[in-house]
Amino acid sequence: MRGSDHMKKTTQLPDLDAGGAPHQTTEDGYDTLTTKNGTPVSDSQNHLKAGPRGPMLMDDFAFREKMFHFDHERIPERVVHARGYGMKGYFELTDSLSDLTDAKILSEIGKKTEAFMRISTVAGNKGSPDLARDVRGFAVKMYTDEGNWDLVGNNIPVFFIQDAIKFPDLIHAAKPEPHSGFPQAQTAHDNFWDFISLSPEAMHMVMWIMSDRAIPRSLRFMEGFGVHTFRLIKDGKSTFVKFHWKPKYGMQSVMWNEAVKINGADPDYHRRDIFNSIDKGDFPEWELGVQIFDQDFADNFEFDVLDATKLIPEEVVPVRIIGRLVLDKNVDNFFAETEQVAFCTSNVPPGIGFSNDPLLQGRNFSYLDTQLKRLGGPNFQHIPVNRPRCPMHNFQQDGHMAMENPTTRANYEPNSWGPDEGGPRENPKAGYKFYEQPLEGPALKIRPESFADHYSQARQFYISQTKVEQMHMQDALCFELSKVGKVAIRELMVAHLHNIDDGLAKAVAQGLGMKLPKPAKTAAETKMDIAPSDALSMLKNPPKSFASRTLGILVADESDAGRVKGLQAAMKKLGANVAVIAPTVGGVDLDDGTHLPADEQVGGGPSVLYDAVAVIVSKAGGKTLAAMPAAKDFVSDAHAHKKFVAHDDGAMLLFEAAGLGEMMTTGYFGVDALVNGFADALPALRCWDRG
Ligand code: HDE
Repeated sequence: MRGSDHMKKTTQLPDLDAGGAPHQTTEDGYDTLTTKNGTPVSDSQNHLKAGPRGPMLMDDFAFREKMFHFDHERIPERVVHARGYGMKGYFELTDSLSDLTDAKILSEIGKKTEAFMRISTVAGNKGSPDLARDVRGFAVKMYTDEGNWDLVGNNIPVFFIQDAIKFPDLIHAAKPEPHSGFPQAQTAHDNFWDFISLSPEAMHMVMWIMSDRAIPRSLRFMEGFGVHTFRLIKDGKSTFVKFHWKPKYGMQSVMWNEAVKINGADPDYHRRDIFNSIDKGDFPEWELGVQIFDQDFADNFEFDVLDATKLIPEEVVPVRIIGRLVLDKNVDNFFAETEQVAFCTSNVPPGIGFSNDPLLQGRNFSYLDTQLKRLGGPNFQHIPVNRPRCPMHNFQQDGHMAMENPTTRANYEPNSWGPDEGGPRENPKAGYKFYEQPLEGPALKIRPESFADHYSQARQFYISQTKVEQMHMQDALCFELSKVGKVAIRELMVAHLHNIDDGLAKAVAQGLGMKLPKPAKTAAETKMDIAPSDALSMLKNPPKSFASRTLGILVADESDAGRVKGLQAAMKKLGANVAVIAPTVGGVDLDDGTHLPADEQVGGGPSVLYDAVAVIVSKAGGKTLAAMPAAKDFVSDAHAHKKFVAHDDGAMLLFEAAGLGEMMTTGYFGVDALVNGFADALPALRCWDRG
């Protein structure tokens, strides 16, 4: 390892297909199967035996290697956020923050930076259903020219706890109960609500997870938040910042009754949706927004900006849009990328820094630590999905699965070798510089006084919601607390709600069949006159179009071809999708003799999977469907879930069989308005005023 021929600073993983003569292909043109050692395999259907019915011979190295590898296929799943889905794309800056930060990714307008995103649920295991009521992880890795920037956020802007030391307790309480091992991917159990009822700091977050934000219709239709206050640093000067992701297609959630059914009909609903939309070129996209504020604002704001159970309303500090994230590629391999991606909150480029938020401080330790266990060693940055795209040079070496070791003569510093053999050196000019925060004070295990108000922003969230959204929250609380066996836990929870809003507490007490308890003791006075913030409500900020949503059209043989095609054309104009649902997956013959293939048979394509529905059938078709329970569920669910419904006359037989005849008042579009009137109504997504 001496001499000037070692100019390269790192060794590289060889290209797996490079070098060596290619193996012969099989007679029918396939690559030859080999062991990992490269030895061609002649038979992978039978192991080597002593005689046709004899015992196994250990000589069969190909068998042993195949089984050995299989036995070690699993790595530990993430302790939280185990179920996730990854996508690739880029971040593009549209407005420069070069006056506030040294970070190049936030300075050069038009610059595109490669990005990887993983969205996840928190509580469930890797195989749990997508539509669990839960927070969604919203983790973005941006491979900047100055090292990876991991913005590891959630779809909710606040968190349950104020100090990282509580995280293991929170997660233990939320996960399946240790004695029984269930429930899976559910907070509706005693241990969770026991912990929450004894942690008043969680009340603001409780409002969010009991809202429809916790059951998104699509991962593409939800906001993301960096949650903590971070710093932007420019020439040693710091400004505070909170990061927001705004979805291009607006926000949309499902109803709880839909979530329950979707989990059965398609437990992979969210990942299928995002995979399919990228696959067909309808790329998920978010705008990156920032709330920027200075120390003076922080000192005067009515809550502590270091407290992750609080947010800054957009009405107080507006969100400035500075860029966009476009996901235009699915992963090539789920395990290699989505499973092995390792996010670390401590991954920040020069110009972005941390605040003293006690949750963020703890996270900066935890994420690096967890990767060691999950990925089996300290070289997880060598895995392609984690590898910085900019050059990296350092003296770290060896360890499990080292792919890139220093190849210079010196593997230490200081050293007296020249640039070719002496390896890298610190760079005081370009290197990361921490904000020089003045620090003093006694070492204390203490929660600051300024973190003590646990109810005011919970109230703000609740009173900012529409009546419909408030009702959904009441229902969610009744559902969750009804699954709690210990009555004292229910009572304490309702006592907390009593501090947030009288009406909420009364509705939940009534729903649980209990007396309204006195309000729980508070550590600080609740600001009962806190102003609502409209930005917190999804229904007050509806999407502007039906684009990227899906219309489910239920058909049968002899359906009117003109109407079906009219609807298909109208959806195309709206940028929406169509799914055809038929009595069998073989499809139907329309009245003009053309054959219409089906996407789903009616039992496999319940209306909960679609954003609006149409039933286009002849009288005979209506009669056929009226005899099918799944078809009756299709329309009665669409009705109960307040979806817009287009239909022709033949469909009336089905509606009547489902008991809907008299109830078809709002949101139904008969033959006259079947295409245009219907298409105009769809952007509203649901007719909430249907009784
Ligand atoms: Fe995490 N969190 N977290 N978290 N978190 C993990 O890291 C942790 C918190 C978030 O798709 C773990 O690689 C602590 C807040 C996301 O791979 C672990 C605390 C927010 C993901 C961990 C928090 C998050 C994780 C598990 C309290 C939103 C998935 C596996 C101080 C701002 C990332 C892993 C992915 C994952 C620790 C709280 C978001 C154990 C100690 C607040 C999106 O390290």
